[in-house]
Amino acid sequence: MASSIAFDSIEDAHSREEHAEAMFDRIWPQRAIRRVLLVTPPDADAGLFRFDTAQRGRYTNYPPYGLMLLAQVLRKKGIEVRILNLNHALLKHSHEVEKAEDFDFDGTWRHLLDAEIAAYPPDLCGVTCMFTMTHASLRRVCAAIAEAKVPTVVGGVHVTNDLHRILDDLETPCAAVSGEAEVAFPILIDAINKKRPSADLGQVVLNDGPGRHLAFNRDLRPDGDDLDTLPAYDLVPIEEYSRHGTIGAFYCFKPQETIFATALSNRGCRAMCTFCSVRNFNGKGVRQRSVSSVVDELEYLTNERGVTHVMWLDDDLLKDHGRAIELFNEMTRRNLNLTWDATNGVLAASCTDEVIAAAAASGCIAVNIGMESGNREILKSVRKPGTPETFLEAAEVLRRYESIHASVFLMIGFPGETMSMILDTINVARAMDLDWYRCSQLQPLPNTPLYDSMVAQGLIQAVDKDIRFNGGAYGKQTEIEQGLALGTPDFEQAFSSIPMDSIPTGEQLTDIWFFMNYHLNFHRIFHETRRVKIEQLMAHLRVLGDVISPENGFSLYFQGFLQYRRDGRVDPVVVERLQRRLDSSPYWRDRFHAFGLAAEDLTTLDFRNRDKPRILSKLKL
Ligand code: B12
Ligand code: SF4
Repeated sequence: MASSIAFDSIEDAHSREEHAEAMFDRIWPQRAIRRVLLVTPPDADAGLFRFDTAQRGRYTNYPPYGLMLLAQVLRKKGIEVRILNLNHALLKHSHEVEKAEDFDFDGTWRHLLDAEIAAYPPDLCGVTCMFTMTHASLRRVCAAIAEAKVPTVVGGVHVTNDLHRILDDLETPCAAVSGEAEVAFPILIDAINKKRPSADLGQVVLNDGPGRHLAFNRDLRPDGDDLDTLPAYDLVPIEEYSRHGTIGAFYCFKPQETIFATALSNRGCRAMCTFCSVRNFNGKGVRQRSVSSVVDELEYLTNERGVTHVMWLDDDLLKDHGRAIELFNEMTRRNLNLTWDATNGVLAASCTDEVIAAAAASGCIAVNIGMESGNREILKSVRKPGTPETFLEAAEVLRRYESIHASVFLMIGFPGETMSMILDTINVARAMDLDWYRCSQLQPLPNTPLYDSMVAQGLIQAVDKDIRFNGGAYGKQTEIEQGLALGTPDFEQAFSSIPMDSIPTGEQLTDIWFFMNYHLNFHRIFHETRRVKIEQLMAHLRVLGDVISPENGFSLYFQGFLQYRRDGRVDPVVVERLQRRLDSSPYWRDRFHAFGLAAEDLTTLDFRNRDKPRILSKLKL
């Protein structure tokens, strides 16, 4: 990257601006951008995409919220805008064809993109990219646009994380915009159209060839009225999205035909956890959108588009308790026919009785709480706001609101985290006694303090291309459960031999993850007696067994158990499915043995291992 730094360091602002003007003259001799096409690439590439998973509706399918915001601000400037979401188009197409052989991943998106460019045709394409996993797909889409001779600008979280390297790797885009771009992107277009001097540019790097990058670093993050932009919903068939994929983590609690949407009320987060990229992306603190503008958006979605459930995209939805209560009360006052969830997580310290009461009244059906660890030392070292006491207090409040399904984010594998520290997490989580725990293994994200310090200490190597995350439909854990990748062969032996004062290896962390998932989520079900919670768990396990992970033996076993608890009998189809799963999978047979479970339990109705799972006798929990 040395060459780009040299070019970047043109200290003389005047010559940088002159250079920008020359570049604009060369790329757009007319200096007139009238039509913009905004594009979302497919989330993954053909190699990772599984047709059957898409047909089950398992892949996520989010409306392109960021692009809808950009479309709106560009239209205010008189620019015509269209949005082409190739990810959605592919998922939709997977429901239109019957067989995997008839589904052509690359051919489909390529045809749609070429056709749209030919029919429109745009003066500029804006391509978004949120995840490193999408990098290869971004590169292909940019190359296809370049073949059609349309100049491209890229933006989004992934692009922001490593702007110069990404521009060098992609080669074709003429610019990258970093961070939130509602102000920066229209200024770039104004500058190209000679309506503003290039001195006004900010958050932009112009790409004049490999390593020849011109950076304009002015901070143009939106604030105040800029945050009240209503996304250009008219450009997106929002009604179709939840039909072809999932939005949020709690769709299991809504009827299948529910129309979902997302909404964003705050930017940024008050905390600064070292593993999180929010502060680097959104800056310090929280910028709030006006309550009336947020509720106007929700009202439009429910009244005009038939949306009945919304997932908040916020990183710190409950920042400022007064505002959060005002927001929820206004939703209640306007009597919106709407439920909502906070998949992205809320801070435990904000789960006070007053806030949660207002949330429940306004339609909240589920929240995730960010906890990560139950060990004080770890919490302090990663700067996670909260202590075991804060988490226990939040849990006490949430347990009082049974209609809200409360789950908790946990993470293992922090630097220096020993097995006994992980057991602290398990014990605090157990004492919280909430509805579900979403455990994950630490995967340091570029553009975070933790990543930088782990690279500096030699604990990890800096990544130079795409990272594939462990979680989610494209993640590695899903592959293990499907039997596409190997798990530890003798789980019980492997797990119970990890010394308490040792720092577990990557492989051991996978076993610990598995243990936590069983122990905190599934085993707990044996003791659940509340009717509302039994229904919630049944809905959750039904989706886990039918959509997310049909291969997961635990979800089948506990679906059966919950049927027994609710109806006094178990559906023989569930028993049969479980038996087939165990017969065909050494992986699941080994795990069932380790936890003392068997398919026969569902026919004998003798749940022998209900009080203490076999494997726990070896641990002092
Ligand atoms: C919704 C969401 C998801 C959804 C998917 C969203 C989607 N496809 O649209 C799901 C659930 C799938 C998801 C999954 C994950 N997510 Co996520 N997610 C979010 C979340 C909460 C909201 C995104 C959003 O819509 N923001 C609002 C819009 C307005 O912002 P935006 O899209 O970034 O757009 C703005 C700018 O980026 C820019 N821009 C965007 N595109 C373009 C294009 C051009 C041309 C220009 C000029 C500008 C521009 O302008 C827009 C307006 O300001 C963010 C956090 C956040 N609040 O942003 C995390 C976030 C993006 N996710 C994150 C993470 C870590 C994950 C997971 C790894 C979590 C996990 N452990 O499994 C997985 C990864 C999945 C994978 N595929 O690899 C991280 C960052 C990841 C990274 N690349 O470094 C974030 C930032 C959260 C965090 N706490 O750190 N996520
Ligand atoms: S509380 Fe959540 S969003 Fe905020 S910095 Fe920590 S991990 Fe990121």
